Amino acid sequence: MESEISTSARTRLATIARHMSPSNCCSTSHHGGIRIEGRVRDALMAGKPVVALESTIISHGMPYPQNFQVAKEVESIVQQSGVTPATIAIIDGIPCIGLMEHELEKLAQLGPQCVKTSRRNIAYVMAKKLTGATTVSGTMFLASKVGIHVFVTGGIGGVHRHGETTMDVSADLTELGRTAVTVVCAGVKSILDIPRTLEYLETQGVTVIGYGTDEFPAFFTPQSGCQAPCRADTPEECATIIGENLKVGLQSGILIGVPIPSQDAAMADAVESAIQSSLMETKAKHITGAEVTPYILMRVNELTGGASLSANIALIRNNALVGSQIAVALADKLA
Ligand code: PSU
Ligand code: MN
Repeated sequence: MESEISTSARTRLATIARHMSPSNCCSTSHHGGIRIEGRVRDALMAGKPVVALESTIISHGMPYPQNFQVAKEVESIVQQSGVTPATIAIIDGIPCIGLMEHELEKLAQLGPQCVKTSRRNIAYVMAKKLTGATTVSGTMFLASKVGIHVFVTGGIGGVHRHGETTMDVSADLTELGRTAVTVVCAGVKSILDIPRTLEYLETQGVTVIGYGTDEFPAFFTPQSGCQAPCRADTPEECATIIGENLKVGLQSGILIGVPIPSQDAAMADAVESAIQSSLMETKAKHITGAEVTPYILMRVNELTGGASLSANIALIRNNALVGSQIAVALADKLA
């Protein structure tokens, strides 16, 4: 069984290697129109652990300059865990796996002027040579193209409240259904309809795991009132599940919900009431579609005097740590 995993890992690495120009050894290279930073490419080819990071969280999820600081800090947490970080974005039309510091800063400064890029507009952003910050769905797609199995973020999109009539269901959920990447997150915000989000993930065939908990976490709080369908308590357990997913070739994703550390969840009540007020504002102001999530994130931060931002940053740090441990355990398994 172990050797079947190794074979698939070797095939993947060989495929990537074939697409890489030997003249680009030790520097950035290109693979099917995708730019892979040298350190990321070297790690992938050596079968060393790599963690993908998204960029919408930087451009649309947090204000400048905290977003730039957090982006760098998360990369360094991953690095200190012995894992190569690969922040993913589209820079001037080129999908990039791993960014230079000045590119991270550009995304952070541009903020919402970057194009929020999910699967639906990857080709458009490339064709128009735009700069796109990739969402969970866009990042998963690009990560899978280069053989990255683990991706860390804060929270994912879901079924919006009243989604049964608006049909506002995040493309993150369908991507999880069709792309074999594991997303490590703090669950789904209560701005969304959490029970329907879990139903939809079931329909999509996504393996949903509570990390050290029986409950699916709700981003700012460890509790959502919803059972997580599966539970894993250690990075090794998660890595075993990921290994089986790859081995049997499910070609669908895994969602690991890591509860926010309890000391950081203290402001939960204030955050919850801010969520309620900003939800009402989106209705009054007729804010819809892709603009809903960024608007609510911004308003909740204003209304809580920055407390939601601190909690957000704390949970991303924690996810980076857990995700890196999972990536290390997985690399051992695939070796
Ligand atoms: N949830 C958060 N923070 C975020 C996002 C979601 O708590 O930054 C971002 C992610 O990039 C996610 C995207 O993939 O919003 C989902 O947007 P939508 O609901 O439009 O699909
Ligand atoms: Mn939407």
